[in-house]
This record gives sequence, structure tokens and C-alpha cells, in this order.
Amino acid sequence: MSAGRRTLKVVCPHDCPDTCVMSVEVEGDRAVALGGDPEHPFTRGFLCAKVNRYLERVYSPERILHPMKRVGAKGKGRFRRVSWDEALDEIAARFREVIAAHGPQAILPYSYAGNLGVLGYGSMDRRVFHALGASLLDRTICATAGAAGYEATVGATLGFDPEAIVGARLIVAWGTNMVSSNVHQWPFVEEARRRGARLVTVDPYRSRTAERSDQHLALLPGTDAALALGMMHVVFRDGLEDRDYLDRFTVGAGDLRRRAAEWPLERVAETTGLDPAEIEAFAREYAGSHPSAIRINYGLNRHAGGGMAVRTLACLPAVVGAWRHPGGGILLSTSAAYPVRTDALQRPDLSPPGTRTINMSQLGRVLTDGALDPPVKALFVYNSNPAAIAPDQESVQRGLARDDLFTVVHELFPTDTVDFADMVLPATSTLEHYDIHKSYGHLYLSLNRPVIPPRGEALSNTEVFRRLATRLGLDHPCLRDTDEDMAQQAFDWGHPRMAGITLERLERETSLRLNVPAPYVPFAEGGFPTPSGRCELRAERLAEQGHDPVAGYVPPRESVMSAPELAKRYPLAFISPPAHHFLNSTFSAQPVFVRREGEASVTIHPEDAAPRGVVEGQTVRVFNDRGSFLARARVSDASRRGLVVGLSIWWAKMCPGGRNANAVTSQELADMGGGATFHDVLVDVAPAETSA
Ligand SMILES: Nc1nc2c(c(=O)[nH]1)N[C@H]1C(S)=C(S)[C@@H](COP(=O)(O)OP(=O)(O)OC[C@H]3O[C@@H](n4cnc5c(=O)[nH]c(N)nc54)[C@H](O)[C@@H]3O)O[C@H]1N2
Ligand SMILES: Nc1nc2c(c(=O)[nH]1)N[C@H]1C(S)=C(S)[C@@H](COP(=O)(O)OP(=O)(O)OC[C@H]3O[C@@H](n4cnc5c(=O)[nH]c(N)nc54)[C@H](O)[C@@H]3O)O[C@H]1N2
Ligand code: SF4
Ligand SMILES: [Mo]
Repeated sequence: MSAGRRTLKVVCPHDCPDTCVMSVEVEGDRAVALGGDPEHPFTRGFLCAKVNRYLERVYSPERILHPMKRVGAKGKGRFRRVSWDEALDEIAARFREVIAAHGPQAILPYSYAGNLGVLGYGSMDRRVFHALGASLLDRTICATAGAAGYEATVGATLGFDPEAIVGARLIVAWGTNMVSSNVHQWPFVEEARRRGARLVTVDPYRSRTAERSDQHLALLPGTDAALALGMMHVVFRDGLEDRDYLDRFTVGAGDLRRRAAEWPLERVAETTGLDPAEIEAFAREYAGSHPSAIRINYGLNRHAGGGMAVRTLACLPAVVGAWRHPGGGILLSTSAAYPVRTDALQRPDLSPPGTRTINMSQLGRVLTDGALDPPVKALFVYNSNPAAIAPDQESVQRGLARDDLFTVVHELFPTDTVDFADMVLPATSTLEHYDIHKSYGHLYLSLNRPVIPPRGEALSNTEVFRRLATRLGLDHPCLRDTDEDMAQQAFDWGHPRMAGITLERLERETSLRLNVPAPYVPFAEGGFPTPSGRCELRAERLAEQGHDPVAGYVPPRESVMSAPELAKRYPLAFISPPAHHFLNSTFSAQPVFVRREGEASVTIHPEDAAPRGVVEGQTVRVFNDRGSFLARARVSDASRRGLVVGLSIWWAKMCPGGRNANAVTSQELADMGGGATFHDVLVDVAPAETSA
């Protein structure tokens, strides 16, 4: 080894449940090799296909290295280099003009989880926008419907210990493509299977995970709650429920039993498109296998009934007593295990009372709605690529193209959204900044420290907002806090789950398991963090919000059964879950991954392709009233009949016609949490005119 070569640890910042610790070889100022930390109990020495090539991202010639100002038309992506001083002065001046003319709420921050670090995701940025009085953003694009549904039943986003799944006898991957989107869970599942567990995947599409499962239940999109009610129907009918668990640790078992009675197998079969015998066998297996682990993720919450779907699924482990056993229960997310002090970190108290909140899943409407008062006149985008990822792309891009909208984009790469920016600012990679990371797929807290200097003039999210605060003349002392100050403020270090964990210890050891037992069996003896302290099969809180208090089924907004008139014109359901080599739209322009994914494609069942004259390899148009996009047809029964699947998210500008799958998705919201409904879509497909 050459002198000065050292091995350091950093944390993967991407929006993924696995929150891997990476081990990096650094020589001088340059990172030269990177891999999964072999010592980390969840990372276990490997990274996913994407982040294995992270150094190509860090050192990519495409990286934005300097502030830039627009010189061409909006949407064209033509810029000239400017200094940080010029960039910040102009942003501050434009913000002041907007505030003078329309008030501070005409400024809208737009961010999501491009960087999932506790600081990078939301800290100094929030403080600055709160102190300015900018519009608040409701960050609903991914998980809020499911989280609300899960919390209504269980009380908080806590579930079985992901490492304890090795002891499960039955594992259900329900609306999650674990092999692509939660790959570090997979070795634990494989270990359970070596010990005799069966794996069943519930997914309309034969995903990579479904392909590797013992059984695949390919239900119609958005009908999961009906399947869960059918399972409960069989369980209660045949007396397979865990009466003792229901009596001691739940409320509303009688209501749920009556609800399940409304779901005989024929009705469930008609609603879900599954075979009645298949449903019955699955229900009996679920009730009889202990421990049983249902791993859900967010696929099934991207529907009109996504909140209720997650809520209803979350009742299953209480009904059969699965929570009693290590590795038994259900898991959506582990995020509530971390005692985060969001208020101390983000200072919502600085925001003037009555400030409006804007739902990020309706950006297109917000930017194009002439009646919005005040209109959005300045937009600051970071950690996100809305021109590619937000629903109803026509309306989003029309909004971003407005000449009277001043748009700042803080980014590492020239995304679709950057093309619409008035001012572009260069962002750091995880190798270049400080942060602290919780996880939504395991129980470790991890510290990230910079291991190389920032490339070019890149700055971290926290530093950009710290500097902007000064430029804007904002003088609250918390706007000068350092990253270390904020990491300290971000957690309740005295909480029992933090016992033994300190920043100093994290500096030495990088990643520490929360102080919970191993295995962590959170609800073996009840103790649900709900208002009643029990698992709420009936939840009065939901009634207060206008929902059915009892777990049930909310049908899709767009489906053949629930919208027959619309389905006459657009008879095919459309979903656009993650492609294996992309992470949302991150990595979607990295050459190696573009090669591996090939090109934007849609998978259509042979029986749906034939009557439309669609053949394998042909370019097709996927369309509905909202818009259309072009893609290569893959004719395969990996999509069930009536379903079209377009793995995503491609950069729109890299697709033929400049539109991706979000050209057809909807800005309508889910039943709970204001969540987005990306997978609740009807379309039709036709061969594209061959004009080229
Ligand atoms: N490689 C990779 N990993 C990722 C991501 C990525 O883009 N790429 N994204 C990250 C992010 S932000 C998130 S939120 C998670 C997302 O990962 P997941 O929560 O796993 O969610 P999705 O990928 O949307 O969908 C997962 C599966 O749900 C299926 N599905 C769609 N609709 C339904 C339905 O109604 N019912 C059922 N049962 N299944 C349905 C899809 O076909 C898909 O196979 O993964 C994270 N990890
Ligand atoms: N059709 C369809 N659309 C979807 C989905 C789907 O399944 N289908 N999934 C939805 C889901 S689950 C999600 S979570 C959203 C995700 O949508 P986004 O949160 O917008 O995620 P990305 O597309 O990955 O864009 C994140 C951007 O942040 C940048 N970035 C990374 N680190 C930093 C940093 O430290 N600072 C700054 N300033 N920028 C940084 C990255 O380069 C990247 O361009 O997309 C949603 N859109
Ligand atoms: S994207 Fe997920 S699996 Fe890949 S390295 Fe990051 S945390 Fe690990
Ligand atoms: Mo997400």
C-alpha cells in the first residue's frame, strides 16, 4: 500500500431502506476504491449494483462543479459560469423582490430525499425558509399515505426487527421488490429459507423478487386490502385467529370480524383478480405459520386507497398473533425507532402562524394555477428532480417553463429540472460532507464525515442555506449553527434507545445499533404506541378525520372495476416502479446503468398486445387524457393481463419525445396523508407512428 492510503467509512445517502455503511480507500485527496463495510451487520460487505459504482458518480465529468446562470430559454439547459457571490447575491435580490411584490409565501422550497441524511434532508434549509416565512411544503411524494395508515393501526412506523426475519417460517414480500429496492434484507430472507421458510410475493408484476419466490400472487393493482380482508375472512370463519392476542392487545376485533365477513372468497377473487382457492390456501398458510413476517414497502401505498391498504394489512399480524414471535409481524419502516427532535432541528416555530402548506405531489397544479394567491414566484429545488419524478409531467414542465418564475436548483447533475433553472448551484456528494443517518430499513445510527475535499466549488445543503441566510440578512442565531451543532440538536440523546450512543462514539465506530434488544420484538406483549395502547383494528382517530374507523377496502380511483366509463377508453392499469439500476431518477443518466437498463420500455401481456397490434421490440405510445410517452414494447406475461409496467424513473429528456412514465400519472391524492398515487393509473397502448 502506498503511503497516505487509508480506509475510511462513509454512509450511503440515497433514499433506500438499507442505509449502507461504505468503506472507502482514499489516497491523498482522492477516493480510489469503495465497497460495502464488511463489519456492518446489515450492509454485510456488499453494496447494491448502483452504489458499487459510486466513484464514477463522484468523479463523473458530467458533475456540476460551479454556480451557473441561465443564458438560453427555460428548459434548454444553457448556462454561463458565475461566482458563488454573484449567485447568492442574485438569489437574495430576487427573493427580496418577490417578497416585496407578493409576500414571502410566494417563495416555495421543493425538496425530497435525494440526500436522506438527517442534516442534508432537512435542517438549515428548513430553518431558513421558516425564518423567511416561505410557503411550507408537505413532502408527500413517497410514503405519507402508507405511514398514516400504518400509524392508525400500529401507532408508529415500527415493526419486526429486520435481522430477526431469519427465524420466520413464512415471509411475504407484499408490494415490495426487495431484490431491487431493499437488497440488504435479501440475505436474511435467504437465510430463513435455508432454515425452511417459504417466500410469497404479492405484486401485480413478476418482479425480480417475485421471480425468486416460492409463490407469486399477481393481484390487480390497488386491491391489496381486499386480499387482506379475504385472508381475515378465512381466518375468522375457521377459528384460526389468536383470540388471546386479540382480547389482550387489540381494540375493535368484533368490528373487524364483521368487516371480514363481508368479504367471501368470490368477492375477493373478483376484486383482486386472484383465484379463490389460491386466496384460501394463502390465508390458511399465513394463519398456521409462526413466525410469519410481512415485509411491505411503499409500492402498495401509491394508490387512491393506499392509506387504508397499509392500515388493513397492518391488522393481519394482530389477528394471528404473529407479533408474539421474534421475526414475526409486519414491517413498513423502522424510522420511528429513532428519537429525532424535529422541532429543534428544523425550527418550525420560526414560521409565521397561518403560513400555507403546499402538497409537493401537486406541483404542476400549484405552478399553473392562475387563481393561487399569492402565486408561486420563486422556487428553490434541492434533493429532488421534479421535472422527472413528479406526477402529471405535462403540467409540471409547463409550470417550470413559466418566464415569471425564478427557479434555483441545487444539484450534482444536469437533470431535467436543472434545464429549467435560472440559477444552478453545485452540491456535494456524501464523500464530501458531514451528516448523520437514521435508517428506514434497519436499527443502526450512522455518522458520515467528509473523506475528500468538495469537488469544484460544490457546497453541502447546510452550507448553501447558511450562506443564503446571511445574504438575506436573517439574523436568528440558529442560522449560524454548525453541522456538528445540528447533529447534536437532532436527537434526544437521553432517550433509552440512545443509551450508550454519543457523537464521540459514532466518530470512532461510525455506526451503532440503537439500544433495543436483539432481536427486537416490539409488540410481543402489546404496548402499541396508539392512543388506546392497543393495536387499533378500529381507530376512532380515523373517524374524526372522516374515514371509516374500521379497517377496510378503498378501491383504486382508476381501474376497470371502479371507473368503468374511463376504462372504456383506457382499459389497462399502469404502474411504474423502480428499475433495478436506477434510484428514482438518481443514476438514470450514469452511462453504465443506462447501458444495463437499455432504454425506456413497457411490459405488456401477450393477450393485451395482440389485439392492439403491438409486437415485441416495437416503439409504442402509452397514453391517457393527461399525456403520453414513448417506450419500447416488451411482450411478456411478467405483467398480468390488464396491466402495463414501465420500470422507472428515466430522465424525461433521455426518452424519445422527451417524456417519461410520469406523463400519464396523476396529481390526485391518496385517501390518507396527502400521498401521491403513481400506481393508480389507467392508460391505453398503441404502436407509435413510424415517422422517423
Ligand atoms: N433500486 C432501487 N431501489 C430503491 C428505489 C429505486 O428507485 N431503485 N427507490 C427507493 C424508494 S424512494 C422507495 S420509496 C422504495 C420503493 O420501493 P418499494 O416500496 O418496494 O415500492 P415500489 O418500488 O413502488 O413498488 C414495489 C413493488 O410494488 C409493486 N406494486 C405496485 N402497485 C402495487 C399494488 O397495488 N399492490 C402490490 N401488492 N404491489 C404493487 C410493484 O410492481 C413493485 O414490484 O425503494 C427504495 N429503493
Ligand atoms: N412514475 C413514478 N414516479 C415516481 C415514483 C415511482 O415509483 N414512479 N416514485 C416516487 C418516489 S417513491 C419518490 S421517493 C420520488 C423521488 O423523487 P426525488 O426525491 O426527486 O428523487 P430523485 O429522482 O432521486 O432525485 C434526487 C436528486 O437529488 C440530487 N441530490 C443527491 N444528493 C444531493 C444533495 O446532497 N444535495 C442536493 N441539493 N441534491 C442532491 C440527486 O442528484 C438527484 O437528482 O419519486 C417519486 N416518483
Ligand atoms: S442505495 Fe441502498 S442498497 Fe445501495 S448502497 Fe445505498 S443504502 Fe445500500
Ligand atoms: Mo420513495
